[in-house]
Amino acid sequence: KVNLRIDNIAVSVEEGTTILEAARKVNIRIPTLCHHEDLCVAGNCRVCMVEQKGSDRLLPSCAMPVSEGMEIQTNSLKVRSARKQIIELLVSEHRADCTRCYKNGKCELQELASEYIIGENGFIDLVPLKVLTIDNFSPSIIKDDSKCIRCQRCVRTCDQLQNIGALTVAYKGKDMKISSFYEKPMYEVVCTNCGQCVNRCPTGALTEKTYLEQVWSAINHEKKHVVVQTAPAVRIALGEALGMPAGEIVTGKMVSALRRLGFDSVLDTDFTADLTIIEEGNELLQRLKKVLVDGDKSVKIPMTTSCSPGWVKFIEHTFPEYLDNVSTAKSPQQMFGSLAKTYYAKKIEVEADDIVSVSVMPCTAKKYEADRPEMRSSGYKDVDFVLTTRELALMIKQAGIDFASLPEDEYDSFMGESSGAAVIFGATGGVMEAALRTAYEVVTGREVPFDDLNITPVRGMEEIKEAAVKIENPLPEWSFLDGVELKTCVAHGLSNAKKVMEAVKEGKVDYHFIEIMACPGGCLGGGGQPIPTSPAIREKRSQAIYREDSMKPIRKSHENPEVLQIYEEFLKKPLGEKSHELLHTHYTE
Ligand code: HC1
Repeated sequence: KVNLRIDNIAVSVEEGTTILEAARKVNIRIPTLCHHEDLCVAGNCRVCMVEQKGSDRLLPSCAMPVSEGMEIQTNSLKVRSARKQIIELLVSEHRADCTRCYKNGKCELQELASEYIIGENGFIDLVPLKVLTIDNFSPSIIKDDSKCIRCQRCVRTCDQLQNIGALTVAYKGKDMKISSFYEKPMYEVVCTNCGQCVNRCPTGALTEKTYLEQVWSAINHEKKHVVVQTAPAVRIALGEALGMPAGEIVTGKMVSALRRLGFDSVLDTDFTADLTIIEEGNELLQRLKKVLVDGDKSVKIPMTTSCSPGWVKFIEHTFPEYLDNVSTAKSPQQMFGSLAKTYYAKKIEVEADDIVSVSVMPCTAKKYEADRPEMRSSGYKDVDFVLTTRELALMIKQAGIDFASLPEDEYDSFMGESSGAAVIFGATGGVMEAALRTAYEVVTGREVPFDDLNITPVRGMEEIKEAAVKIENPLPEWSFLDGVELKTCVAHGLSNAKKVMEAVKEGKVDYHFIEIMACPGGCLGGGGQPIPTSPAIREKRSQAIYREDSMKPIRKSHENPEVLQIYEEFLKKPLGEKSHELLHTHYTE
Protein backbone atom coordinates (compact mmCIF):
# COMPACT_ATOMS: atom_id res chain seq x y z
CA LYS A 1 0.00 0.00 0.00
CA VAL A 2 1.04 3.59 -0.66
CA ASN A 3 0.13 6.25 1.91
CA LEU A 4 -0.42 9.87 0.97
CA ARG A 5 -2.54 12.88 1.88
CA ILE A 6 -4.95 14.55 -0.49
CA ASP A 7 -6.35 17.90 0.68
CA ASN A 8 -5.06 16.87 4.10
CA ILE A 9 -7.06 13.63 4.13
CA ALA A 10 -5.06 10.43 4.65
CA VAL A 11 -5.40 7.94 1.80
CA SER A 12 -3.96 4.46 1.47
CA VAL A 13 -4.09 2.88 -1.97
CA GLU A 14 -2.46 0.17 -4.06
CA GLU A 15 0.79 0.97 -5.82
CA GLY A 16 0.17 2.18 -9.37
CA THR A 17 -3.05 3.98 -8.46
CA THR A 18 -3.20 7.45 -9.99
CA ILE A 19 -3.74 10.57 -7.90
CA LEU A 20 -7.13 11.01 -9.59
CA GLU A 21 -8.23 7.50 -8.59
CA ALA A 22 -6.91 7.93 -5.07
CA ALA A 23 -8.85 11.19 -4.69
CA ARG A 24 -12.05 9.48 -5.87
CA LYS A 25 -11.56 6.87 -3.14
CA VAL A 26 -12.01 9.59 -0.53
CA ASN A 27 -14.79 11.30 -2.49
CA ILE A 28 -12.71 14.22 -3.71
CA ARG A 29 -13.72 15.05 -7.24
CA ILE A 30 -10.96 16.31 -9.49
CA PRO A 31 -12.49 17.51 -12.76
CA THR A 32 -11.29 16.02 -16.03
CA LEU A 33 -12.46 16.16 -19.61
CA CYS A 34 -10.28 13.51 -21.24
CA HIS A 35 -10.14 10.78 -18.61
CA HIS A 36 -12.67 7.92 -18.77
CA GLU A 37 -12.65 4.78 -16.69
CA ASP A 38 -13.02 2.59 -19.77
CA LEU A 39 -10.04 4.11 -21.55
CA CYS A 40 -6.30 4.33 -21.16
CA VAL A 41 -4.73 7.40 -19.63
CA ALA A 42 -4.24 10.27 -22.07
CA GLY A 43 -3.42 13.38 -20.05
CA ASN A 44 -4.70 15.51 -22.93
CA CYS A 45 -6.97 18.12 -21.37
CA ARG A 46 -4.85 19.11 -18.32
CA VAL A 47 -7.99 20.10 -16.41
CA CYS A 48 -7.12 17.60 -13.68
CA MET A 49 -3.93 19.39 -12.64
CA VAL A 50 -3.09 19.24 -8.91
CA GLU A 51 -0.30 20.68 -6.76
CA GLN A 52 2.25 18.59 -4.88
CA LYS A 53 3.73 20.06 -1.73
CA GLY A 54 7.40 20.86 -2.22
CA SER A 55 7.20 20.92 -6.00
CA ASP A 56 6.82 23.88 -8.35
CA ARG A 57 5.17 21.87 -11.07
CA LEU A 58 1.52 21.09 -11.35
CA LEU A 59 0.82 17.41 -11.99
CA PRO A 60 -1.82 15.86 -14.26
CA SER A 61 -3.59 13.73 -11.65
CA CYS A 62 -5.05 11.28 -14.20
CA ALA A 63 -1.60 10.29 -15.43
CA MET A 64 0.47 10.53 -12.25
CA PRO A 65 0.79 7.49 -9.98
CA VAL A 66 0.80 8.06 -6.24
CA SER A 67 4.01 7.81 -4.21
CA GLU A 68 4.64 7.33 -0.52
CA GLY A 69 4.25 10.45 1.60
CA MET A 70 2.88 12.64 -1.23
CA GLU A 71 0.92 15.67 -0.11
CA ILE A 72 -1.49 16.75 -2.81
CA GLN A 73 -3.68 19.81 -3.02
CA THR A 74 -6.50 19.66 -5.51
CA ASN A 75 -7.92 23.11 -4.87
CA SER A 76 -5.06 25.49 -4.09
CA LEU A 77 -5.05 28.98 -5.58
CA LYS A 78 -2.40 27.90 -8.06
CA VAL A 79 -4.47 24.90 -9.14
CA ARG A 80 -7.66 26.92 -9.40
CA SER A 81 -6.07 29.61 -11.47
CA ALA A 82 -4.41 27.12 -13.88
CA ARG A 83 -7.61 25.09 -14.17
CA LYS A 84 -9.71 28.15 -14.87
CA GLN A 85 -7.33 29.30 -17.61
CA ILE A 86 -7.41 25.87 -19.24
CA ILE A 87 -11.20 25.85 -19.20
CA GLU A 88 -11.24 29.36 -20.64
CA LEU A 89 -8.95 28.28 -23.45
CA LEU A 90 -11.09 25.23 -24.20
CA VAL A 91 -14.23 27.35 -24.24
CA SER A 92 -12.57 29.89 -26.53
CA GLU A 93 -11.95 27.19 -29.16
CA HIS A 94 -15.39 25.70 -28.80
CA ARG A 95 -18.52 26.95 -30.60
CA ALA A 96 -20.29 27.74 -27.37
CA ASP A 97 -23.81 28.28 -28.64
CA CYS A 98 -24.91 26.33 -25.61
CA THR A 99 -28.61 27.10 -25.60
CA ARG A 100 -28.92 25.72 -29.11
CA CYS A 101 -26.78 22.65 -28.46
CA TYR A 102 -28.25 19.14 -28.13
CA LYS A 103 -25.96 18.60 -25.13
CA ASN A 104 -27.13 21.77 -23.37
CA GLY A 105 -27.34 20.94 -19.68
CA LYS A 106 -25.49 17.66 -20.18
CA CYS A 107 -22.15 18.95 -21.45
CA GLU A 108 -19.13 18.38 -19.24
CA LEU A 109 -17.36 21.48 -20.57
CA GLN A 110 -20.43 23.62 -19.96
CA GLU A 111 -20.67 22.30 -16.41
CA LEU A 112 -17.06 23.22 -15.69
CA ALA A 113 -17.42 26.62 -17.39
CA SER A 114 -20.36 27.25 -15.10
CA GLU A 115 -18.57 26.02 -11.96
CA TYR A 116 -15.55 28.19 -12.68
CA ILE A 117 -17.69 31.16 -13.78
CA ILE A 118 -16.22 31.56 -17.23
CA GLY A 119 -17.94 34.67 -18.50
CA GLU A 120 -16.43 37.06 -20.95
CA ASN A 121 -12.75 36.26 -21.26
CA GLY A 122 -9.78 37.54 -23.18
CA PHE A 123 -9.18 34.35 -25.11
CA ILE A 124 -12.43 34.63 -27.04
CA ASP A 125 -11.08 37.54 -29.07
CA LEU A 126 -7.63 36.07 -29.42
CA VAL A 127 -8.59 32.76 -30.99
CA PRO A 128 -10.13 33.16 -34.44
CA LEU A 129 -13.04 30.83 -35.20
CA LYS A 130 -11.88 28.08 -37.51
CA VAL A 131 -13.87 26.70 -40.42
CA LEU A 132 -15.01 23.36 -39.11
CA THR A 133 -17.39 20.78 -40.50
CA ILE A 134 -20.60 19.23 -39.24
CA ASP A 135 -21.14 15.71 -40.57
CA ASN A 136 -24.78 14.73 -40.27
CA PHE A 137 -24.98 12.22 -43.12
CA SER A 138 -25.02 9.14 -40.87
CA PRO A 139 -28.45 7.90 -39.76
CA SER A 140 -27.04 7.38 -36.26
CA ILE A 141 -24.38 9.90 -35.33
CA ILE A 142 -23.69 13.61 -35.86
CA LYS A 143 -20.08 14.74 -35.70
CA ASP A 144 -19.74 18.48 -35.12
CA ASP A 145 -16.10 19.56 -35.16
CA SER A 146 -16.94 23.04 -33.95
CA LYS A 147 -17.82 21.56 -30.54
CA CYS A 148 -14.74 19.34 -30.30
CA ILE A 149 -12.20 20.02 -27.54
CA ARG A 150 -9.75 17.40 -28.85
CA CYS A 151 -9.75 15.37 -25.65
CA GLN A 152 -9.59 12.24 -27.82
CA ARG A 153 -11.93 10.15 -25.72
CA CYS A 154 -13.66 9.20 -28.99
CA VAL A 155 -10.41 8.25 -30.70
CA ARG A 156 -9.37 6.02 -27.80
CA THR A 157 -12.85 4.50 -27.66
CA CYS A 158 -12.89 3.70 -31.36
CA ASP A 159 -9.33 2.46 -31.43
CA GLN A 160 -8.77 0.64 -28.14
CA LEU A 161 -12.19 -0.35 -26.94
CA GLN A 162 -13.70 -1.20 -30.31
CA ASN A 163 -10.57 -1.72 -32.41
CA ILE A 164 -12.16 0.05 -35.36
CA GLY A 165 -10.14 3.21 -35.87
CA ALA A 166 -12.88 5.08 -37.73
CA LEU A 167 -11.93 8.18 -35.76
CA THR A 168 -8.37 9.35 -35.66
CA VAL A 169 -6.21 12.39 -34.99
CA ALA A 170 -5.29 14.42 -38.06
CA TYR A 171 -2.76 17.26 -38.36
CA LYS A 172 -0.69 18.71 -35.54
CA GLY A 173 -0.54 21.61 -33.13
CA LYS A 174 -3.25 24.23 -33.54
CA ASP A 175 -4.57 22.44 -36.65
CA MET A 176 -5.05 19.14 -34.88
CA LYS A 177 -8.55 17.73 -35.31
CA ILE A 178 -10.45 14.51 -34.87
CA SER A 179 -11.06 13.11 -38.29
CA SER A 180 -11.87 10.02 -40.31
CA PHE A 181 -10.16 8.27 -43.22
CA TYR A 182 -9.47 11.01 -45.77
CA GLU A 183 -11.91 13.17 -43.80
CA LYS A 184 -14.82 11.26 -45.33
CA PRO A 185 -18.25 11.37 -43.71
CA MET A 186 -18.79 8.79 -40.97
CA TYR A 187 -21.23 6.76 -43.05
CA GLU A 188 -18.58 6.23 -45.74
CA VAL A 189 -15.90 4.87 -43.41
CA VAL A 190 -15.67 1.75 -41.25
CA CYS A 191 -17.78 3.27 -38.44
CA THR A 192 -20.10 0.59 -37.02
CA ASN A 193 -22.52 3.21 -35.63
CA CYS A 194 -22.07 1.66 -32.16
CA GLY A 195 -22.12 5.13 -30.58
CA GLN A 196 -19.59 4.29 -27.89
CA CYS A 197 -17.83 7.53 -28.90
CA VAL A 198 -21.10 9.42 -28.45
CA ASN A 199 -21.48 7.96 -24.98
CA ARG A 200 -18.03 9.22 -23.98
CA CYS A 201 -17.85 12.59 -25.75
CA PRO A 202 -17.81 15.28 -23.03
CA THR A 203 -19.37 17.94 -25.31
CA GLY A 204 -21.78 18.11 -28.24
CA ALA A 205 -19.10 17.14 -30.77
CA LEU A 206 -20.53 13.63 -31.13
CA THR A 207 -24.24 13.11 -30.58
CA GLU A 208 -26.91 10.72 -31.75
CA LYS A 209 -29.09 11.84 -34.64
CA THR A 210 -32.41 12.52 -33.03
CA TYR A 211 -35.84 11.68 -34.43
CA LEU A 212 -37.87 13.20 -31.59
CA GLU A 213 -39.77 15.71 -33.70
CA GLN A 214 -40.77 13.07 -36.24
CA VAL A 215 -42.09 10.86 -33.43
CA TRP A 216 -44.02 13.74 -31.82
CA SER A 217 -45.56 14.53 -35.23
CA ALA A 218 -46.62 10.92 -35.70
CA ILE A 219 -48.16 10.80 -32.22
CA ASN A 220 -50.12 13.95 -32.94
CA HIS A 221 -51.24 12.82 -36.39
CA GLU A 222 -54.92 12.00 -36.24
CA LYS A 223 -54.84 9.06 -38.59
CA LYS A 224 -51.60 7.39 -37.58
CA HIS A 225 -51.46 4.51 -35.14
CA VAL A 226 -48.09 4.74 -33.43
CA VAL A 227 -46.67 1.46 -32.16
CA VAL A 228 -43.71 1.59 -29.80
CA GLN A 229 -41.42 -1.28 -28.82
CA THR A 230 -38.85 -1.10 -26.02
CA ALA A 231 -35.56 -3.00 -25.99
CA PRO A 232 -34.55 -5.22 -23.06
CA ALA A 233 -31.80 -2.91 -21.80
CA VAL A 234 -33.86 0.29 -21.77
CA ARG A 235 -35.96 -0.73 -18.75
CA ILE A 236 -32.93 -1.04 -16.47
CA ALA A 237 -31.27 2.23 -17.46
CA LEU A 238 -33.96 4.79 -18.34
CA GLY A 239 -34.35 5.75 -14.68
CA GLU A 240 -30.74 7.01 -14.59
CA ALA A 241 -31.57 9.70 -17.14
CA LEU A 242 -34.54 10.75 -15.00
CA GLY A 243 -32.79 11.16 -11.68
CA MET A 244 -32.88 7.61 -10.35
CA PRO A 245 -29.87 5.56 -9.25
CA ALA A 246 -28.28 2.99 -11.57
CA GLY A 247 -29.72 -0.50 -11.34
CA GLU A 248 -33.40 0.47 -10.89
CA ILE A 249 -35.84 -1.63 -12.87
CA VAL A 250 -38.37 0.83 -14.30
CA THR A 251 -40.30 -1.39 -16.73
CA GLY A 252 -43.76 -0.54 -15.35
CA LYS A 253 -43.13 3.19 -15.05
CA MET A 254 -41.69 3.28 -18.57
CA VAL A 255 -44.82 1.61 -19.96
CA SER A 256 -46.95 4.14 -18.06
CA ALA A 257 -44.88 7.02 -19.43
CA LEU A 258 -45.12 5.76 -23.02
CA ARG A 259 -48.92 5.66 -22.73
CA ARG A 260 -49.00 9.18 -21.34
CA LEU A 261 -46.79 10.37 -24.19
CA GLY A 262 -49.53 9.22 -26.52
CA PHE A 263 -48.23 6.04 -28.15
CA ASP A 264 -51.21 4.00 -29.33
CA SER A 265 -49.75 0.54 -28.72
CA VAL A 266 -47.08 0.03 -26.08
CA LEU A 267 -45.34 -3.24 -26.93
CA ASP A 268 -42.14 -5.04 -26.16
CA THR A 269 -39.04 -5.92 -28.19
CA ASP A 270 -38.69 -8.72 -25.63
CA PHE A 271 -41.58 -10.48 -27.35
CA THR A 272 -39.55 -10.73 -30.56
CA ALA A 273 -36.43 -11.54 -28.55
CA ASP A 274 -38.30 -14.70 -27.55
CA LEU A 275 -39.27 -15.22 -31.17
CA THR A 276 -35.64 -14.74 -32.22
CA ILE A 277 -34.64 -17.54 -29.87
CA ILE A 278 -37.12 -19.91 -31.53
CA GLU A 279 -35.99 -18.99 -35.03
CA GLU A 280 -32.27 -18.73 -34.29
CA GLY A 281 -32.24 -21.83 -32.05
CA ASN A 282 -33.91 -23.88 -34.77
CA GLU A 283 -31.53 -22.46 -37.34
CA LEU A 284 -28.58 -23.59 -35.22
CA LEU A 285 -30.00 -27.10 -34.86
CA GLN A 286 -30.71 -27.30 -38.60
CA ARG A 287 -27.18 -26.17 -39.38
CA LEU A 288 -25.74 -28.79 -37.02
CA LYS A 289 -27.88 -31.47 -38.69
CA LYS A 290 -26.77 -30.46 -42.18
CA VAL A 291 -23.11 -30.39 -41.18
CA LEU A 292 -22.98 -33.45 -38.88
CA VAL A 293 -25.47 -35.75 -40.66
CA ASP A 294 -25.50 -34.63 -44.31
CA GLY A 295 -21.88 -33.45 -44.42
CA ASP A 296 -23.10 -30.36 -46.27
CA LYS A 297 -20.04 -28.18 -46.73
CA SER A 298 -22.02 -25.16 -47.86
CA VAL A 299 -23.50 -24.80 -44.38
CA LYS A 300 -21.36 -22.83 -41.99
CA ILE A 301 -20.53 -23.51 -38.36
CA PRO A 302 -19.88 -21.78 -35.98
CA MET A 303 -23.06 -19.81 -36.28
CA THR A 304 -22.91 -16.32 -34.83
CA THR A 305 -25.70 -14.17 -33.47
CA SER A 306 -27.00 -11.38 -35.68
CA CYS A 307 -28.93 -9.11 -33.33
CA SER A 308 -26.25 -6.49 -32.69
CA PRO A 309 -26.15 -4.22 -35.77
CA GLY A 310 -22.72 -2.86 -34.81
CA TRP A 311 -21.41 -6.42 -34.91
CA VAL A 312 -23.06 -7.10 -38.28
CA LYS A 313 -21.47 -3.96 -39.74
CA PHE A 314 -18.14 -4.96 -38.21
CA ILE A 315 -18.16 -8.45 -39.73
CA GLU A 316 -19.18 -6.99 -43.10
CA HIS A 317 -16.11 -4.76 -43.05
CA THR A 318 -13.59 -6.93 -41.28
CA PHE A 319 -14.43 -10.58 -41.86
CA PRO A 320 -16.73 -10.58 -44.94
CA GLU A 321 -15.75 -14.17 -45.71
CA TYR A 322 -17.65 -15.17 -42.54
CA LEU A 323 -20.96 -13.53 -43.44
CA ASP A 324 -22.52 -16.95 -44.10
CA ASN A 325 -21.78 -17.82 -40.48
CA VAL A 326 -24.06 -15.05 -39.25
CA SER A 327 -27.53 -16.26 -38.30
CA THR A 328 -30.12 -15.29 -40.88
CA ALA A 329 -32.55 -14.41 -38.08
CA LYS A 330 -33.17 -10.67 -38.05
CA SER A 331 -32.67 -8.80 -34.81
CA PRO A 332 -35.65 -8.61 -32.43
CA GLN A 333 -36.08 -4.94 -33.35
CA GLN A 334 -36.46 -5.79 -37.03
CA MET A 335 -38.60 -8.88 -36.48
CA PHE A 336 -40.87 -6.66 -34.45
CA GLY A 337 -40.95 -4.03 -37.20
CA SER A 338 -41.95 -6.43 -39.95
CA LEU A 339 -44.65 -8.04 -37.77
CA ALA A 340 -45.99 -4.63 -36.66
CA LYS A 341 -46.91 -3.70 -40.23
CA THR A 342 -48.26 -7.12 -41.22
CA TYR A 343 -49.60 -9.44 -38.55
CA TYR A 344 -50.20 -6.81 -35.87
CA ALA A 345 -51.76 -4.25 -38.23
CA LYS A 346 -54.22 -6.89 -39.39
CA LYS A 347 -54.96 -7.96 -35.84
CA ILE A 348 -55.89 -4.47 -34.72
CA GLU A 349 -57.59 -3.71 -38.05
CA VAL A 350 -55.42 -0.77 -39.01
CA GLU A 351 -54.03 -0.29 -42.53
CA ALA A 352 -50.28 -0.98 -42.58
CA ASP A 353 -49.94 2.39 -44.27
CA ASP A 354 -51.22 4.05 -41.10
CA ILE A 355 -48.90 2.26 -38.71
CA VAL A 356 -45.89 4.23 -37.54
CA SER A 357 -43.38 1.90 -35.94
CA VAL A 358 -41.09 3.40 -33.31
CA SER A 359 -38.50 1.63 -31.23
CA VAL A 360 -36.68 2.70 -28.10
CA MET A 361 -33.19 1.22 -28.03
CA PRO A 362 -30.05 1.50 -25.91
CA CYS A 363 -28.20 1.66 -29.18
CA THR A 364 -27.32 4.17 -31.90
CA ALA A 365 -26.55 1.44 -34.46
CA LYS A 366 -30.22 0.42 -34.33
CA LYS A 367 -31.00 3.68 -36.18
CA TYR A 368 -28.68 2.50 -38.93
CA GLU A 369 -30.08 -1.03 -38.85
CA ALA A 370 -33.65 0.26 -39.35
CA ASP A 371 -32.41 2.17 -42.42
CA ARG A 372 -30.80 -0.87 -44.07
CA PRO A 373 -32.34 -1.88 -47.40
CA GLU A 374 -32.87 -5.46 -46.10
CA MET A 375 -35.31 -4.15 -43.48
CA ARG A 376 -38.39 -3.56 -45.61
CA SER A 377 -40.01 -6.96 -45.74
CA SER A 378 -43.42 -5.66 -44.69
CA GLY A 379 -43.48 -3.64 -47.90
CA TYR A 380 -42.70 -0.50 -45.89
CA LYS A 381 -39.78 0.63 -43.78
CA ASP A 382 -40.33 -1.93 -40.99
CA VAL A 383 -39.14 0.38 -38.19
CA ASP A 384 -39.77 4.03 -39.00
CA PHE A 385 -37.94 5.78 -36.16
CA VAL A 386 -35.45 4.59 -33.57
CA LEU A 387 -35.01 6.58 -30.38
CA THR A 388 -32.26 6.01 -27.84
CA THR A 389 -32.90 5.59 -24.12
CA ARG A 390 -31.67 9.18 -23.75
CA GLU A 391 -34.16 10.47 -26.32
CA LEU A 392 -37.05 8.75 -24.55
CA ALA A 393 -35.95 10.41 -21.30
CA LEU A 394 -36.05 13.76 -23.12
CA MET A 395 -39.58 13.12 -24.38
CA ILE A 396 -40.68 12.31 -20.84
CA LYS A 397 -39.12 15.55 -19.59
CA GLN A 398 -40.63 17.59 -22.44
CA ALA A 399 -44.06 16.20 -21.56
CA GLY A 400 -43.65 17.32 -17.96
CA ILE A 401 -44.11 13.83 -16.59
CA ASP A 402 -42.87 13.16 -13.06
CA PHE A 403 -41.39 9.77 -13.85
CA ALA A 404 -40.61 8.69 -10.29
CA SER A 405 -44.23 9.03 -9.19
CA LEU A 406 -45.75 7.15 -12.14
CA PRO A 407 -47.73 3.99 -11.43
CA GLU A 408 -46.49 0.70 -12.86
CA ASP A 409 -48.33 -0.36 -15.98
CA GLU A 410 -48.39 -3.49 -18.13
CA TYR A 411 -47.54 -3.74 -21.82
CA ASP A 412 -50.42 -4.08 -24.26
CA SER A 413 -51.22 -7.43 -25.66
CA PHE A 414 -50.48 -8.74 -28.30
CA MET A 415 -46.64 -8.63 -28.73
CA GLY A 416 -46.20 -7.36 -25.21
CA GLU A 417 -45.60 -10.67 -23.41
CA SER A 418 -42.07 -11.91 -22.79
CA SER A 419 -39.98 -14.34 -20.80
CA GLY A 420 -36.98 -13.83 -18.53
CA ALA A 421 -34.87 -15.28 -21.35
CA ALA A 422 -35.78 -12.25 -23.46
CA VAL A 423 -34.87 -9.73 -20.76
CA ILE A 424 -31.35 -11.10 -20.44
CA PHE A 425 -30.72 -10.35 -24.13
CA GLY A 426 -29.67 -6.95 -22.80
CA ALA A 427 -26.58 -8.32 -21.02
CA THR A 428 -23.51 -9.94 -22.56
CA GLY A 429 -24.10 -13.70 -22.61
CA GLY A 430 -27.86 -13.27 -22.40
CA VAL A 431 -28.68 -14.33 -25.95
CA MET A 432 -26.53 -17.43 -25.49
CA GLU A 433 -28.18 -18.28 -22.18
CA ALA A 434 -31.64 -17.77 -23.64
CA ALA A 435 -30.78 -19.90 -26.68
CA LEU A 436 -29.35 -22.71 -24.56
CA ARG A 437 -32.40 -22.74 -22.26
CA THR A 438 -34.54 -23.43 -25.34
CA ALA A 439 -32.25 -25.46 -27.61
CA TYR A 440 -31.28 -27.93 -24.89
CA GLU A 441 -34.92 -28.55 -24.07
CA VAL A 442 -35.92 -28.92 -27.72
CA VAL A 443 -33.22 -31.54 -28.21
CA THR A 444 -33.56 -33.51 -24.97
CA GLY A 445 -37.02 -32.70 -23.67
CA ARG A 446 -35.37 -31.74 -20.39
CA GLU A 447 -34.38 -28.42 -18.84
CA VAL A 448 -30.82 -27.26 -19.31
CA PRO A 449 -28.69 -28.81 -16.53
CA PHE A 450 -27.91 -25.62 -14.62
CA ASP A 451 -29.29 -24.66 -11.24
CA ASP A 452 -32.57 -22.73 -11.62
CA LEU A 453 -31.89 -22.22 -15.37
CA ASN A 454 -29.01 -19.86 -14.53
CA ILE A 455 -26.23 -20.60 -17.01
CA THR A 456 -23.60 -18.77 -15.01
CA PRO A 457 -20.54 -19.56 -17.20
CA VAL A 458 -21.86 -17.20 -19.88
CA ARG A 459 -22.68 -14.41 -17.41
CA GLY A 460 -20.47 -11.59 -16.20
CA MET A 461 -18.14 -9.01 -17.65
CA GLU A 462 -15.19 -11.23 -18.55
CA GLU A 463 -14.12 -10.19 -22.05
CA ILE A 464 -14.45 -13.58 -23.73
CA LYS A 465 -16.37 -16.43 -22.12
CA GLU A 466 -16.60 -20.06 -23.16
CA ALA A 467 -19.10 -22.67 -22.09
CA ALA A 468 -19.73 -26.24 -23.19
CA VAL A 469 -22.96 -28.14 -22.68
CA LYS A 470 -22.89 -31.88 -23.22
CA ILE A 471 -25.99 -33.33 -24.84
CA GLU A 472 -26.98 -36.69 -23.39
CA ASN A 473 -29.99 -38.87 -24.21
CA PRO A 474 -31.52 -36.61 -26.83
CA LEU A 475 -34.97 -37.21 -28.26
CA PRO A 476 -34.93 -39.64 -31.24
CA GLU A 477 -35.11 -36.84 -33.83
CA TRP A 478 -31.85 -35.42 -32.48
CA SER A 479 -30.00 -38.70 -31.87
CA PHE A 480 -27.07 -37.45 -33.99
CA LEU A 481 -26.31 -35.01 -31.19
CA ASP A 482 -25.94 -37.71 -28.52
CA GLY A 483 -22.73 -37.12 -26.61
CA VAL A 484 -21.93 -33.93 -28.55
CA GLU A 485 -20.46 -31.17 -26.48
CA LEU A 486 -22.08 -27.98 -27.70
CA LYS A 487 -19.26 -25.46 -27.57
CA THR A 488 -20.17 -21.83 -27.20
CA CYS A 489 -18.36 -18.54 -26.94
CA VAL A 490 -19.53 -15.10 -25.85
CA ALA A 491 -17.74 -11.83 -26.53
CA HIS A 492 -18.67 -8.20 -26.00
CA GLY A 493 -16.98 -5.11 -27.38
CA LEU A 494 -15.63 -5.24 -30.91
CA SER A 495 -11.97 -5.61 -29.93
CA ASN A 496 -12.98 -8.90 -28.28
CA ALA A 497 -15.09 -9.82 -31.31
CA LYS A 498 -11.99 -9.40 -33.42
CA LYS A 499 -9.97 -11.70 -31.14
CA VAL A 500 -12.65 -14.40 -31.37
CA MET A 501 -12.95 -14.16 -35.14
CA GLU A 502 -9.19 -14.29 -35.57
CA ALA A 503 -9.10 -17.46 -33.45
CA VAL A 504 -11.87 -18.94 -35.63
CA LYS A 505 -9.98 -17.97 -38.78
CA GLU A 506 -6.76 -19.51 -37.53
CA GLY A 507 -8.59 -22.74 -36.65
CA LYS A 508 -7.63 -22.41 -32.99
CA VAL A 509 -11.18 -22.93 -31.73
CA ASP A 510 -14.05 -25.21 -32.69
CA TYR A 511 -17.14 -23.46 -31.40
CA HIS A 512 -20.63 -24.29 -32.60
CA PHE A 513 -22.29 -21.03 -31.57
CA ILE A 514 -20.87 -17.58 -30.86
CA GLU A 515 -22.68 -14.61 -29.33
CA ILE A 516 -21.22 -11.23 -30.11
CA MET A 517 -22.48 -7.88 -28.92
CA ALA A 518 -20.74 -4.76 -30.19
CA CYS A 519 -20.93 -2.84 -26.94
CA PRO A 520 -19.07 -3.45 -23.67
CA GLY A 521 -21.36 -5.36 -21.32
CA GLY A 522 -23.81 -5.98 -24.18
CA CYS A 523 -26.76 -3.67 -24.89
CA LEU A 524 -26.88 -2.48 -21.29
CA GLY A 525 -23.66 -0.61 -22.15
CA GLY A 526 -24.99 0.59 -25.51
CA GLY A 527 -24.05 3.88 -27.12
CA GLY A 528 -27.59 5.22 -26.61
CA GLN A 529 -27.71 4.59 -22.87
CA PRO A 530 -27.64 7.33 -20.22
CA ILE A 531 -24.34 9.12 -19.73
CA PRO A 532 -22.17 8.35 -17.86
CA THR A 533 -21.82 4.66 -18.49
CA SER A 534 -18.94 3.31 -16.43
CA PRO A 535 -17.86 -0.22 -15.44
CA ALA A 536 -19.62 0.16 -12.06
CA ILE A 537 -22.81 1.39 -13.73
CA ARG A 538 -22.73 -1.46 -16.26
CA GLU A 539 -22.41 -3.89 -13.34
CA LYS A 540 -25.49 -2.44 -11.63
CA ARG A 541 -27.52 -2.55 -14.85
CA SER A 542 -26.45 -6.16 -15.33
CA GLN A 543 -27.58 -7.12 -11.83
CA ALA A 544 -30.93 -5.46 -12.55
CA ILE A 545 -31.35 -7.48 -15.75
CA TYR A 546 -30.77 -10.81 -13.99
CA ARG A 547 -33.09 -9.71 -11.17
CA GLU A 548 -35.80 -8.99 -13.71
CA ASP A 549 -35.22 -12.44 -15.27
CA SER A 550 -35.47 -14.19 -11.91
CA MET A 551 -38.76 -12.43 -11.13
CA LYS A 552 -40.47 -13.36 -14.40
CA PRO A 553 -43.07 -16.13 -14.15
CA ILE A 554 -41.92 -17.48 -17.54
CA ARG A 555 -38.19 -17.79 -18.06
CA LYS A 556 -37.90 -19.74 -21.31
CA SER A 557 -38.66 -18.27 -24.73
CA HIS A 558 -40.50 -21.36 -25.98
CA GLU A 559 -42.98 -21.01 -23.10
CA ASN A 560 -44.06 -17.47 -24.02
CA PRO A 561 -47.79 -17.98 -24.73
CA GLU A 562 -47.93 -15.16 -27.27
CA VAL A 563 -45.03 -16.70 -29.18
CA LEU A 564 -46.88 -20.02 -29.26
CA GLN A 565 -49.99 -18.21 -30.45
CA ILE A 566 -48.27 -16.34 -33.27
CA TYR A 567 -46.93 -19.64 -34.62
CA GLU A 568 -50.38 -21.15 -34.45
CA GLU A 569 -52.18 -18.20 -36.03
CA PHE A 570 -49.69 -16.83 -38.49
CA LEU A 571 -46.15 -18.15 -38.77
CA LYS A 572 -47.16 -21.82 -38.59
CA LYS A 573 -43.68 -23.18 -37.85
CA PRO A 574 -40.12 -22.00 -37.09
CA LEU A 575 -38.11 -21.39 -40.27
CA GLY A 576 -41.33 -21.73 -42.25
CA GLU A 577 -42.36 -19.73 -45.30
CA LYS A 578 -43.71 -16.72 -43.39
CA SER A 579 -40.68 -16.68 -41.13
CA HIS A 580 -38.38 -16.58 -44.12
CA GLU A 581 -40.36 -13.78 -45.66
CA LEU A 582 -40.54 -11.59 -42.57
CA LEU A 583 -38.05 -12.70 -39.93
CA HIS A 584 -34.91 -13.71 -41.79
CA THR A 585 -32.47 -11.97 -44.09
CA HIS A 586 -29.04 -12.41 -45.54
CA TYR A 587 -26.28 -9.84 -45.24
CA THR A 588 -24.26 -9.60 -48.42
CA GLU A 589 -22.41 -6.29 -48.27
FE1 HC1 B 1 -30.27 -5.11 -27.73
FE2 HC1 B 1 -31.60 -6.84 -29.00
S1 HC1 B 1 -30.65 -7.20 -26.97
S2 HC1 B 1 -29.64 -5.95 -29.77
O1 HC1 B 1 -28.61 -5.36 -27.23
O2 HC1 B 1 -31.21 -8.56 -29.68
O3 HC1 B 1 -30.00 -2.44 -28.86
O4 HC1 B 1 -31.49 -4.06 -25.23
O5 HC1 B 1 -33.02 -4.48 -28.37
O6 HC1 B 1 -33.00 -5.99 -31.55
O7 HC1 B 1 -34.24 -7.78 -27.90
C1 HC1 B 1 -30.10 -3.38 -28.38
C2 HC1 B 1 -30.93 -4.39 -26.15
C3 HC1 B 1 -32.09 -5.11 -28.36
C4 HC1 B 1 -32.53 -6.36 -30.59
C5 HC1 B 1 -33.29 -7.45 -28.34
